[in-house]
Amino acid sequence: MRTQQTLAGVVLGIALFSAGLSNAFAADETLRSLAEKNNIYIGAILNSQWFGGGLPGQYEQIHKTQFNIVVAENEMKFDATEPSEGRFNYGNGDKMVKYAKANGMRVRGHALAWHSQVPGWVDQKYGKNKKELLRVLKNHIDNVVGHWKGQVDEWDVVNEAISNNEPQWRGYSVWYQGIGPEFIDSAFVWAHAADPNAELCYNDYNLEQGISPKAKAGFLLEQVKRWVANGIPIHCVGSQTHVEDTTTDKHFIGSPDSLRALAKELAKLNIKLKITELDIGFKSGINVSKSDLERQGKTFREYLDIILEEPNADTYLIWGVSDKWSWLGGLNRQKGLIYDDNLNPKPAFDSILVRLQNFEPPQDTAKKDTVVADTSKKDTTVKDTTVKDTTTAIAKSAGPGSVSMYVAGHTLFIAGANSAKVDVFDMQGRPVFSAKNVKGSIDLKDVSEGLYMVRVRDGSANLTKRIAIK
Ligand code: 9MR
Repeated sequence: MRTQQTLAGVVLGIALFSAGLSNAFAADETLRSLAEKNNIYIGAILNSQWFGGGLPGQYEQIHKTQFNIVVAENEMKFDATEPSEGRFNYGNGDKMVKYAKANGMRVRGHALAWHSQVPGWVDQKYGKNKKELLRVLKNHIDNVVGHWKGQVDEWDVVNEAISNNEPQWRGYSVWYQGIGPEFIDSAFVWAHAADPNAELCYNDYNLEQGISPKAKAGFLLEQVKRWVANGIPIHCVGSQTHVEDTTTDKHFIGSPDSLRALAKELAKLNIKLKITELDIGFKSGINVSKSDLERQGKTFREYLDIILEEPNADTYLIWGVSDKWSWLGGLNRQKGLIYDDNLNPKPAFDSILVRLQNFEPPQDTAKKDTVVADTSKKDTTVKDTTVKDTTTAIAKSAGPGSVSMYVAGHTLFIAGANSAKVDVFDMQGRPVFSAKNVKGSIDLKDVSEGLYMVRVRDGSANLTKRIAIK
């Protein structure tokens, strides 16, 4: 009896232990942990309801567990941050920045110069007055970007400035009408002056509809070339990617291939592509079947592939968490997100998760070694996950018996390399240090204290790791 009891206890113990293990494993394998392993950002907006505390706790739990980049649905727009002239309102934005810091997330700011959600006073007081509008826009950017300097990592400086049909500048915009297209160049220059370390994007929709000169992305490409040639500080293009399931809209002409073509053209200009507002809706009113949802998952995966595979693509951001809180109804679409009304993951979630689990980066590319989130201020649970993931990522990129590295103080020690090339990047991806023919160790004394990504290449070995210089 005694033996039996003991045996039963052991069996129960093993069962509980295994259950605990598998739960722990399942909890660790989030979109976020897998994205970090693949050196990309995955995110979702914080819906406006979150700011008023009107969402269930489960929403935030999902958000901070599954995502490592965040953007406010409405709370950093012009009408929210400067509702009346010169009176700035940062409360909600600060709340999000605090949340992001507490959870080790990257922050996107959206959006500085846009035709929509501009408070009435701008047009009423200064409409068509070029000099005044330039002053107003500059003052807005100086204040807002200045307020979140060093805290908002990237900004949509200009949003939706191109018209939908014959590509040309959008006419109905207080900025365009009063200032002309040079409001765009100026906005980038002012944003850069206000925070020289922020990544600055042009953001728009329908960019997945081809790059011919007749398409929006084709027109944009010409502008990006000009901006780059003129030294305008632009670093990225945000593709909103609000798309519709092709079986419910036969006329929808967007495709992941077209967006990939844009990414490749931008790479030639040294500009990043980010997916910033993804949703893949079905027409409102139709019954959405299980196979529809599976097809939707496949499309989510095809857009993810661009971010995983194109070296200048680093961000996959979804415009919402749950179908229950989504702007899509206003566009006559439904069910475009990856969690259902009850916050249960949909097939699209699984499709993204599995793709992130199975993605094998090509060995010869220096892909994404520069874009891992700064997770240094996460809570302990999340930090544990990160440590585990980083280790796995290193083991994977190092390969058996290959190169390994660690940092002590200012010295980077490298084992298993004969003549390594070492590159150190800051957390915005800018190179800060480079050396060739390194063997054994190298002193990084010229690199100031902080977090960096370091890449070590030796023959076919290609190893990247986040390091802290102290
Ligand atoms: O999701 C946002 C919705 O709550 C607002 O009512 C709407 C007002 O313009 O803006 C929505 O967000 C938009 C984003 O800021 C820019 N790209 C299109 C998004 C969906 O309309």
